[in-house]
Amino acid sequence: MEFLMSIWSYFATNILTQPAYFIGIIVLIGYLLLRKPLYEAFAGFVKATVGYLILSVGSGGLVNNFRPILVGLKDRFNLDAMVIDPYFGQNAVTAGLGEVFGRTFSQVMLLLLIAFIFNLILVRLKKWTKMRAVFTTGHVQMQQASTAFWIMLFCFPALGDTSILLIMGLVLGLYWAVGSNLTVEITQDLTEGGGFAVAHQQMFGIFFFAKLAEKMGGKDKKRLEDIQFPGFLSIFNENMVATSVLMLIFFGAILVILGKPYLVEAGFLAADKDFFFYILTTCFNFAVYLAILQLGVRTFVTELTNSFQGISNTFLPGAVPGIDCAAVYGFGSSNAVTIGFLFGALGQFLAIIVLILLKSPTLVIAGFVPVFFDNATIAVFANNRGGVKAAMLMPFISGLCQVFGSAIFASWVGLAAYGGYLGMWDWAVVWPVFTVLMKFLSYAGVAVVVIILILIPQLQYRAHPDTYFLITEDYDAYLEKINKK
Ligand code: ASC
Repeated sequence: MEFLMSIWSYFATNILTQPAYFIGIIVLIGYLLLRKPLYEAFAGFVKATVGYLILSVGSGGLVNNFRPILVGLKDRFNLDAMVIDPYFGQNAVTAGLGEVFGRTFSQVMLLLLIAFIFNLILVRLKKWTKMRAVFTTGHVQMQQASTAFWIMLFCFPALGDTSILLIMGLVLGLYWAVGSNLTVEITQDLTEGGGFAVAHQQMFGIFFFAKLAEKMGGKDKKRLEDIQFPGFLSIFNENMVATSVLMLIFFGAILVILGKPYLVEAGFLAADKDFFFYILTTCFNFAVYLAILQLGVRTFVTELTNSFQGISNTFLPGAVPGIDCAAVYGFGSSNAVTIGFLFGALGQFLAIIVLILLKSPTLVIAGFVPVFFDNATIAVFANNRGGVKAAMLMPFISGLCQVFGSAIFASWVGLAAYGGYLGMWDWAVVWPVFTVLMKFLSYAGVAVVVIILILIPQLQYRAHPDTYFLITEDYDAYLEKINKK
């Protein structure tokens, strides 16, 4: 048993929770199952892993680049509060788990495994479950497993380890399977049959906002990529320029307010460096990291979708991999990413001001990951379904939800006291609803949540039974069929 546990913990630490290697290995297995020559399978493994590592450089760079601003606002204006960000959220769970519930973090890994296996089984049984996507985004799964574990203990503090892991594994595994399945149609449409779904922290969010955007716009509405900006504004047609200029205005202003003396004192800027060029470089670096991120995405997505066919042909026929939300940034309008971020930030900042004015006991500090990755993703889909206005409005609403939802929820469950909460859309809106049901209705609440989750793909299937599986099995045939209608 000891021996098995150590193998499992080695696998979990080095592969399962390291998406680069996890995806690399999926690609390797996929190519082998497709009976590609060994050297091709190896090349695929390398490309997928390196591509993912490139993506991590991009997203890590974005997060780090944002740090002086976050830390600065906290230090200078004494805004000491809870940061809504998955990494802060995970730290908060780690910090409080022993103190509040007397449990250890290693159980979170077991929860992850149980939920993941459950996701696989649900997809294997897709004839009945109608679930078509496997959640493969490991670092996100770890963050969610941590928060989910906390939520479960909050609802059932007296429950023993095994029962809590099984119940939560069921709910979390269902959430992964149902959530990523919800994004199948809109992602296939956006990527023109890219062969993947989104497996991240705003899956219900993008589905909800995509549907809302459709109501607003319809397919003939102007999209961001159709806009030819007049005269000098046409520089915004170029994503790199648009990002740089917007960041310069937005963050440049905050950096000026923070001031050189503070930035030097806090160690972000060397005393002999020029302030103006520091600001310029910091703001331009957002465009740099975004470009890196997109290169990484293009590299690994191609490999993953080609090779996943091998896996799905063999074990999970007709299934698609659910992957990181950043994978969609290479599709649709690249300006949607910046627009989503900007309007999401406006929504979040407005909500934070309201919290301050209302003298809320929990003050929220915006973290980069929810502001950027949630809202950019929502904007990419909203633009694709409903056009320019939707691409602005939806992220703005999402920003409000993220802050208000997280503030209320994290205070209630006691995570705010540990300085962080996951904060992404589904965890600020959908999981609080689940939690209310489970906390007040107890086991009946768990049953209600499970039934709701099981019903969602059934309803999706009912709406389009003739094309429901075709869209992942054969996209061209799917297109032909809907064009005929
Ligand atoms: C998250 C998280 C990240 C980012 C990344 C986006 O939720 O933890 O590091 O989003 O996955 O590409």
